Amino acid sequence: MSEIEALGARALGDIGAARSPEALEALRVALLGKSGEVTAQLKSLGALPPEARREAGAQINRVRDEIAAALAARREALDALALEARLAGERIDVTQPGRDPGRGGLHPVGRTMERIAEIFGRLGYTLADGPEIEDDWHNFEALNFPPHHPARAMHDTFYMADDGRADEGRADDGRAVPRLLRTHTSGVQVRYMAEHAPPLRMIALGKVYRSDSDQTHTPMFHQCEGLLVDEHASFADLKGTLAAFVRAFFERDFEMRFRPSYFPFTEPSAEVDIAWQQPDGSTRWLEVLGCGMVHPNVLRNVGIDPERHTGFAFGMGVERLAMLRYGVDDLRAFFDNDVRFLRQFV
Ligand code: 2U9
Repeated sequence: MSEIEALGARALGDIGAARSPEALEALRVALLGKSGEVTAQLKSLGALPPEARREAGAQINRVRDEIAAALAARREALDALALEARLAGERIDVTQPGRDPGRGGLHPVGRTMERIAEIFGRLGYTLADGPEIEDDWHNFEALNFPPHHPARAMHDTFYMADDGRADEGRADDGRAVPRLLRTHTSGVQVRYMAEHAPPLRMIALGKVYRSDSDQTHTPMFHQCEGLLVDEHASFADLKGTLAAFVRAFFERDFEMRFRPSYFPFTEPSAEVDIAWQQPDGSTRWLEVLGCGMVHPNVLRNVGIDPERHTGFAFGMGVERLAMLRYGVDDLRAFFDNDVRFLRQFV
């Protein structure tokens, strides 16, 4: 076997054994490259006599062509293998069931607010909205709070920075008025009455803030307040309305009790208790809401003549109602946002 035939045989063996495009390329350079072995053979032809040169030249060219063909064939085979491996690696099973991302749900407090709004909606009440950052007039003054009522004190109400710059509002006469986080939603009723003439019935639902924090109080909680103003609205209408609400909300009939109470914005005022059946069979009076006839001063403050119109109003804590309805005994569970707790309401 001539030298070139031996080189050809070895080259074809190496090419067949190449495992990667990189190894194959290295072989191509080593054999057919500028300083490759086959190229060196071609270069050495010049030293041969003409007869021998033709014979050897033809042989080298044949071997070179064989090597080139083998390189091309091996490359094709390696490419096919690589494609097969990729397809196997990227295969997806389109028949597999989809992954469930898990559905969210309403927070129990939000769910309770929707329930309250729905019940009063059926009773003809419009849902109204207002700002959570209020001014002193809408939160206290219009509602007949005397100047030194404890609710107005710094330790009960969150006032905004009082540095005369960012957070102070201006009254119509240019006076600076303090801004605060509303302590009840009553400002919404004040605005509503300023814009709507009686007869009217509306509820306000939303967040309120008090500087108060213990097992049964959080600095933020949710309230629902309702208001009806008409020519002959009476305490009897109020009792009937609240009885209808309690019955619809709890889906049960309760014995109810109206206890005299005091609020600056209502006169007379009452707290409403329901007779709650205990697990041990005994009954306990549970306070569920407050109410009263709108104070004549409040009506006058929004331009309604208390000699012609009367109104009733009521207020309730949403978390408190949610706790009773769902049997939750710690108010803070609503704000921990532990999904194991929240999931129970979805
Ligand atoms: C206007 C006139 C009257 C709203 C009322 C209550 C009684 C009441 C409390 C219940 C539990 C607040 O969330 S709570 O702490 N509310 O007892 N609220 S009457 O009376 C109004 C409101 C606005 C213009």
